[in-house]
Amino acid sequence: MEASNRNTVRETRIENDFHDLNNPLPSMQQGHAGLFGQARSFDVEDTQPSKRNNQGFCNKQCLIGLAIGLTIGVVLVIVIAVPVGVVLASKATGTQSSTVTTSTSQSTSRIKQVQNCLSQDITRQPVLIDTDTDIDDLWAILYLLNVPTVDILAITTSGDGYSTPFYSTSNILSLLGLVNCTDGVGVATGASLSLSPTGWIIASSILKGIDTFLTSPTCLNQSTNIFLQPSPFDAVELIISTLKYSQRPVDILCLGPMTNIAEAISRDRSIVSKIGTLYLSGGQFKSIADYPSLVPNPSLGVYPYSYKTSGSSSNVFLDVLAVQRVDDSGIKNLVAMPSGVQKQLTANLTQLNNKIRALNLQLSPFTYGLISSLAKCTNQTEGDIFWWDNSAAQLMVQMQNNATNGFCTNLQKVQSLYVLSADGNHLYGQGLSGFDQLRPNTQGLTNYTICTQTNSDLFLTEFLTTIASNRLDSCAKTYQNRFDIKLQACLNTYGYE
Ligand SMILES: [Ca+2]
Repeated sequence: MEASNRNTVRETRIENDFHDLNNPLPSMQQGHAGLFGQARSFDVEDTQPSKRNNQGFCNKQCLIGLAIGLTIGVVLVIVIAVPVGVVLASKATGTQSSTVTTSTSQSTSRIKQVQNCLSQDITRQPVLIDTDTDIDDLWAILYLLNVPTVDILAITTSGDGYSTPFYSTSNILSLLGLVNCTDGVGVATGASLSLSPTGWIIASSILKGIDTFLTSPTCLNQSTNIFLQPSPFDAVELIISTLKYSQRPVDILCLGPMTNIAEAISRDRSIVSKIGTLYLSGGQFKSIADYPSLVPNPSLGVYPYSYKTSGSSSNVFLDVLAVQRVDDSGIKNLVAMPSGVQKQLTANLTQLNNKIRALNLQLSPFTYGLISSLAKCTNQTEGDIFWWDNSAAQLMVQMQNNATNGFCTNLQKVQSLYVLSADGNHLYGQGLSGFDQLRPNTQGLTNYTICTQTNSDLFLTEFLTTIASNRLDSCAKTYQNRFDIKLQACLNTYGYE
């Protein structure tokens, strides 16, 4: 529209020009017309008669004059316009920089407002638990609920490990209800599919025993609180928001496949700097010198796998790609309670009963059943059961408190990677370490601190004493003050990003 109006004005002026030529005016008016014509000449170049008429009359002196004028003009442009341009450009850059600074400071200020609104208890170590809701996960959670130095901000679940997706959140809520921790800890549902499905399926007979462990009449036969609700956040969303708005760096305890954590990091990499230490239950850190061969042999493996490769860690094998992403994300501190070392801690019922008696502990029938019935309820032999995930939880507490008398009697620093090559077949999912001597130029290695030696007596004493205390420190919050519920309210007040 604007261009069209301009054309109309221009056409009108051209018409006037021809009208003037055809109708000579009195001298005063001619003079006026000449001024008008000069002014018009800048607007209507194509119709300016003076230039056309004068072109053929510019002699040598005229051309020299024009050249001098042009040179002076160019020099003036350089002398005046360039510095002005530099100043303007500098001002523009300064404005952009100022805008970015303002935006960053507004964002920082908003995060502070949300943090103040949350009024987190920063005297205790904030912890996020990510779990696949196997029975040993319930042991670990029960233990941590009673550790006074830990503040469990939330529990997130994955359904691609040792429980079906349908039961993964439901059974955590049931446990919380059964131990009277109904309000203080939010439970958010996460991934139900591995990022790197291998085709290996956990035996349904075992999963069934785990899924119905709490309620089955042939197992613990408990009546659960069916009115407990999961968190309004999903697992990945809650991991991101918890890390973002916690005043202190948060430790993550991963008790299942790392799918949720890998997804959270992929979605918002800024959270990596807010992770204090990530503790993994499981992992395999076998020296490459101990493998008979690392030469791929395609004839040995069948993909997709109908079995877990021998010796590999379940939590890793179930989602090797998730572990690789987390390992290589830049998290400063990674600690593992390797699956091989967990096998030093047999869940021996005789030892368990003797220890309870020696410590003169009073465990509720539910608590005792919870920690002693796994073999019976899943048709396994007692020798197949170990203190898997609760040993990772205890290692976390030992390291958080720099305890010198903990059950883990030796820590070792290693560099590791996991074989992801589909051509690796039998080596797929195997965890390798010991590269410094044999393959010194291997890239992408991850620094881990691992526990290599344990004292089962110290372990059991700490575990049983803690769960018998029934302190439930992390449960002592009202529903409205629960971290995820309050976080949602604070974000509603101060805005989402
Ligand atoms: Ca687990």
